Amino acid sequence: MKQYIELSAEVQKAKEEGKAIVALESTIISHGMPYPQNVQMAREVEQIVRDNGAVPATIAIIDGKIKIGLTDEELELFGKSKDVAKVSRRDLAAIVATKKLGATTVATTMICAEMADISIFVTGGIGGVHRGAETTMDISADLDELAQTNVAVVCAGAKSILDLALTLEYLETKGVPVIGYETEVLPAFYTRNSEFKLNFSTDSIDVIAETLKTKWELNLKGGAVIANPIPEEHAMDEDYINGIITDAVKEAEEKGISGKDTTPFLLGKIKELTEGKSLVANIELVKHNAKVGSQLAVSFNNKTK
Ligand code: PSU
Ligand code: MN
Repeated sequence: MKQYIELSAEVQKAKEEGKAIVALESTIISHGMPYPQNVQMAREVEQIVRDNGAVPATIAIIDGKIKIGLTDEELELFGKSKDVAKVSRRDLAAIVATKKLGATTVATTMICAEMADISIFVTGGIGGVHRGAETTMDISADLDELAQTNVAVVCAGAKSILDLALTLEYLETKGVPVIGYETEVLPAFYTRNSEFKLNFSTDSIDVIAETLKTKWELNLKGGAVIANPIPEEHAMDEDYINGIITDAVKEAEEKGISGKDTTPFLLGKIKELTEGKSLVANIELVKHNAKVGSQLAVSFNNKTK
């Protein structure tokens, strides 16, 4: 397996020094946000990770290699290029074998992080069960990855482009812990609240780190969702954003958008309908996740090294 994996100099050094490392995904850069905001977000997030005592490892596929940690030029490439595949579990081998440029989704970033022995991963939001999945069967591969791969994902919950009730049901069936950090309910990405109460919440990063350590020492395979609400000052008005999401979902249906194109289409549409306000919220919540996720990575690293 090692022949396919390439650590950046910064990540290699962090490994040698036993420092905490935080995995970051690249689909959020290539397919989740427009240029140049995407590259600026990626750089700022990496800096936040460093400022909080950990080392960032943005993951992507380049020229037949799984890169764990990107250079600044590579971040720019993934933000700018129109020729980047969105790589989920099913696509990974083909994109590596054919030496294409690939941006990793939450699912694939988890796979690659585990290969590189990185346990904590920060992103914006996870994929989930889409609205209407009872007929389309559109359920993100992120959920099955969370069931089988030992990486914790720090995110701001899931967007209500998804069916949050079904997403939580699915995670429960698959045995994936959803841990609320400073929240009793599942946050809904652009907003702090939803009607869904979580069954484990804590205000302590140390307790989350201890829980992850215990889970994996018990050989309970699979990841965990660490649900970290968007900061109050950046949260969007619930009725406003939910109205927009409903319109965006309707347009996706009318246009017959399906499969891997659905999530990028909806994100772009929501940005357009909010005149960019959703993008600002999205960037702020990722930055907050980077701070919390780095603190978690440091705490977890101190317990396990
Ligand atoms: N949610 C976001 N931004 C994103 C994604 C989700 O707010 O960029 C990306 C992540 O990479 C996630 C993927 O893994 O979309 C889910 O895609 P799908 O629904 O096709 O599984
Ligand atoms: Mn899907």
